[in-house]
Amino acid sequence: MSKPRPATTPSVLRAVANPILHAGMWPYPANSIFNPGAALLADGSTLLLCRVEDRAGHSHLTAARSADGISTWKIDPSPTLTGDGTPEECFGIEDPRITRLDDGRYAVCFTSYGEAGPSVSLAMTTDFATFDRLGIILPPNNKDAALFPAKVAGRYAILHRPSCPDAGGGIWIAYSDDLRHWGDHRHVMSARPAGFWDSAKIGLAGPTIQTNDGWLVVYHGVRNTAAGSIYRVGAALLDRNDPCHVVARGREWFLGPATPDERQGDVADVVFPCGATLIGNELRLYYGMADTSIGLATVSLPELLHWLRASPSE
Ligand code: BMA
Repeated sequence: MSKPRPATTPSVLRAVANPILHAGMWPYPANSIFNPGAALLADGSTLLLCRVEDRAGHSHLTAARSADGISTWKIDPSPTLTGDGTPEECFGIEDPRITRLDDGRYAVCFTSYGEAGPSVSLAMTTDFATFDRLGIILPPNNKDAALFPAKVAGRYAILHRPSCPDAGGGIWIAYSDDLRHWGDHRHVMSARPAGFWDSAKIGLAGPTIQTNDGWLVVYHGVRNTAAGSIYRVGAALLDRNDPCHVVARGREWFLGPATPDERQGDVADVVFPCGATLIGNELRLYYGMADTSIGLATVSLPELLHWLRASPSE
């Protein structure tokens, strides 16, 4: 009889081509390209909705498409989605997270950044050319949101990260019948106590992924150090029937800044995924590198789940 595999922290494999997208490849002037949402399209190609920061310091979103999800990107010649001109988006829009719903529509949650702070907005699309903008669905201070890919007990569900000055940033869940009005708010998970890699704040990386073990949540965690913040990536599993319950949470991070492009840039020591695609058992994480360019790292989904199954719920 073969021995059960030990549940070690899953290993990641970075693309040799990293950074796979950067400002030097952009068809128009840009300061930095980072924190992309990701979607697998019907023809098997990959679409990244990239955060593009201009030299004013404001961001918009631009689509890049690739047949293999690694190379030969076709980038929209001009911004795909921009701030709508309202005071709530006067500093731009950031950090899209794309969920493919089972009716075929893509739900894009993004941060609207205005004078009153960051809030969560939602836009629906089928082609990433035209968007039905539903506006702000969760007011400031709130960000790091993504819809679940399937309804939970008959309702749409969203994970998001309201900020509380006294309690730091934790992940919450809310439900809706119509995508516009959200309620039944529950707290899901908090930043860990001081001393952990995810002690300063946490936030969703990409949308939850439905697995036989429950809803897989890949999240970023921040640690504040004397030299600044370090953004790393870990994972947790939520109960499949009642996702406000955490059934497992990895004690360690599995992706952290290590290469020169991740350690140096506009903001040092940041890996920040906003989306992933699942190709067979390979989870492809697309992430911002030091708020400057985009990298790709893959992790085995069975390995990730094996590790989480052996992790306590805390
Ligand atoms: C977070 C977000 C991200 C950014 C990260 C590191 O709070 O603003 O967009 O990548 O900080 O600067």
